[in-house]
Amino acid sequence: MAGLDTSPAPAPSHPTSEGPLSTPQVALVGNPNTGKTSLFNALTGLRAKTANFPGSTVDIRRGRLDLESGPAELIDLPGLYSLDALSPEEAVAASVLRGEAGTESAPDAVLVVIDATHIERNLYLASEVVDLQLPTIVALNMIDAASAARITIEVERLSSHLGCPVVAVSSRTGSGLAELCQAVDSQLAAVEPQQDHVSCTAGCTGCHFAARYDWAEQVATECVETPDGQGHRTAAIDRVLVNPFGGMIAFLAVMVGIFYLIFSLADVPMTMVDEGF
Ligand SMILES: Nc1nc2c(ncn2[C@@H]2O[C@H](COP(=O)(O)OP(=O)(O)OP(=O)(O)O)[C@@H](O)[C@H]2O)c(=O)[nH]1
Ligand SMILES: [Mg+2]
Repeated sequence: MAGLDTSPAPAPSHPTSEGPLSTPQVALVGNPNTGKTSLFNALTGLRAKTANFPGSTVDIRRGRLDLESGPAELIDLPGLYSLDALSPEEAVAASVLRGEAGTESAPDAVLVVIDATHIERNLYLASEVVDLQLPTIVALNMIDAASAARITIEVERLSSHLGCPVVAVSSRTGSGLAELCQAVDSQLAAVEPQQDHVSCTAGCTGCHFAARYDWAEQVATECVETPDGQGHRTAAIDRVLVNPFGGMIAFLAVMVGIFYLIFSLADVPMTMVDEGF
């Protein structure tokens, strides 16, 4: 499992894309703010900066991941929403995955980090990565937050939809990390190429963007159960606020509240000044 040693890795035992003697590379990829760097820190023992906002990682970071069969190199990448990258940071991550980053070849395995509390919106990128046909493992991170929100996830079912192993983990509590390392080890040792991602081929309607979104929605509906009330409540608030009429009323109410506060609070020091002179 995780080790604290960051010294150069000894000769690995995995066959890799660069031959049997080079250290296998495992890339951490996922939407922004899904906990990639937190997972990187938990698995390598390093202390890279994490933050509760998207875009906190803007460059590539590497650390040593000790697996049962030998050491591997874990690569933390900036977050991205899609492989059709727009920002320079996203482009860096996408090019590493495609093996187009300078002299580097594609990683030997990809660890896709999904936020367990927002599975549907994370599935678009996950399906794109799976389609790269690299050995892939999905880490369902923040499972502690999902449990606290009483979100139930059918991990096995999700795994069969994605066509790769899915492991529920929490980089905060450390749960599932040992299992995740075993899954990475097995994928690195696998001779068979990644299973084709059948869900986005036959039967897809519309362009491939729409097909992926349709697929993500269908998989999330099948595999994720949110408690009654919670999702509904925020959805109901969203519906009111994004409605042109409801949104305008809410906006005016907030502005009136602010003006009222400004004048009522300002009245206190103004009265004090008046009384002072
Ligand atoms: N509850 C909980 N929070 C987590 C977990 N992992 C990460 N977080 C929190 O999620 C936030 C984002 O974590 P990061 O590790 O910076 O996420 P990232 O994916 O590297 O973000 P970018 O580099 O911006 O793409 C931080 O506030 C973390 O503390 C987890 O397993 N459980
Ligand atoms: Mg990061």
